[in-house]
Amino acid sequence: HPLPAPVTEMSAELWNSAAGVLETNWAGDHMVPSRRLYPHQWSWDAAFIAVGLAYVNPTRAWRDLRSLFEAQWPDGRVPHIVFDPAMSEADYFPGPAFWGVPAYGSRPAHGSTGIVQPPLHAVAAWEVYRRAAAHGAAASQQARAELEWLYPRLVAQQEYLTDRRDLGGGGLTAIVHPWESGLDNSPAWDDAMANVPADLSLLTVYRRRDLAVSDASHRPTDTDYARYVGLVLSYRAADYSDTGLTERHAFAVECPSFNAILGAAELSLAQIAGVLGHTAAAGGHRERAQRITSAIVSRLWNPDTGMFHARDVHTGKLTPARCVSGLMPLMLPDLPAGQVEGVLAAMRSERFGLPVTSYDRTAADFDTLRYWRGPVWINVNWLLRRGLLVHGRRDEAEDLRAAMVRLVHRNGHFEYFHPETGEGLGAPSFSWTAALALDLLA
Ligand code: 9WN
Repeated sequence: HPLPAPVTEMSAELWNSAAGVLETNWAGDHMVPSRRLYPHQWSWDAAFIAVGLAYVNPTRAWRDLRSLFEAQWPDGRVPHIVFDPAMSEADYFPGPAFWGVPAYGSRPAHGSTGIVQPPLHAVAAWEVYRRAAAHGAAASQQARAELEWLYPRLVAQQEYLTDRRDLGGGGLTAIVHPWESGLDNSPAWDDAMANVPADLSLLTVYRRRDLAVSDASHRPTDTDYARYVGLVLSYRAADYSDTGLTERHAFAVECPSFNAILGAAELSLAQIAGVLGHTAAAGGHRERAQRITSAIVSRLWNPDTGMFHARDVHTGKLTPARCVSGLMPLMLPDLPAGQVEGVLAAMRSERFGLPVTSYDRTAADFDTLRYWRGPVWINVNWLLRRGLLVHGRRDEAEDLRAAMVRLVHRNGHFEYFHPETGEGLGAPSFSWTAALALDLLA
């Protein structure tokens, strides 16, 4: 499937290298984010990846989403990692034995984690469906059948998050582990994490695998990892039950990015319900999207910074950190004009730049290397571009698109990028960077 016109040398090169990454990272029935660092299937990665596969291999896009949802729990949660039984416990930490999750769904050999990631899959499924007609009649038929299969599962995912995980009681999902945000060591969690015990002796029992395959200065610290491990042990202790969780678990936070994606998912579900003929259900999804948008505005907006901030469920306080997650509600079409203007002003300010950084460039602890504490990530910029388009900012959306394409063309399909030099950081041949490059070129 060649790149649609107009084709320049640069765009053809990028298109081919991106398609090549997705070829290399295909593992038979799912895509890995990267061969060395992340050798299993990740939840929100699968959504970004499907958006790119929609152009070059829609059958694999559907297969990848199916593999993920075949591991869905009976309570509706979609695990953040589905483990590949062909890998060993030593290939990734924390592996399946550490999580100790009983095998659910129709893929009993595949263990999973007990936490979730942002529910972007309805958005992805709708994108793959929209592009199916370009691949012919058989692909359109397949797309409809796949939507039929996915729809009730996507709804169950939303219900789990909006019902079991509304720990703050205000209509938003609370994450109970930083990994659930997908923005692992973001400064957005610093305040809430300060109240999580950091037992460094845990790291003598459990060894970090990430440090064997990547640079320590680019990764979360040992103190972060001690807390990450402690939080898993705490959630695991009651078999990942959400009942009474706030009282017995040290970390519960309402993230603006996670909840913006939750709201965007309801709008894609409305589209999907529409094509499947569930007209009344479509209206319900639109109403839920509006309710989520209102709750984000009333609970997470800070008029002083003109941005959204993560809210700690235990203390009720908003974090002062200005992070990329605080811009993400721009994805929501019903966001009131005042909030749209605020987020746009923050994006245009020297705090974020183009493409936007993961954290405020002017903050004293801005870190050009360390993961979600400064570097540029393509996936969140891709979501922000959608937000610009939703609000009719076509020129700015185009500037952001061009900046992302330039960055990836010059530096490669890396996991993240140095905000000043553009150097590729983290894993090379990273699936979502490649997948989203395809969408940015198409
Ligand atoms: C933990 C796979 C995942 C992404 C996350 C990213 C990173 C894992 C890790 O990699 O997290 O889930 O080991 O650091 O932060 O967004 O889904 O690509």
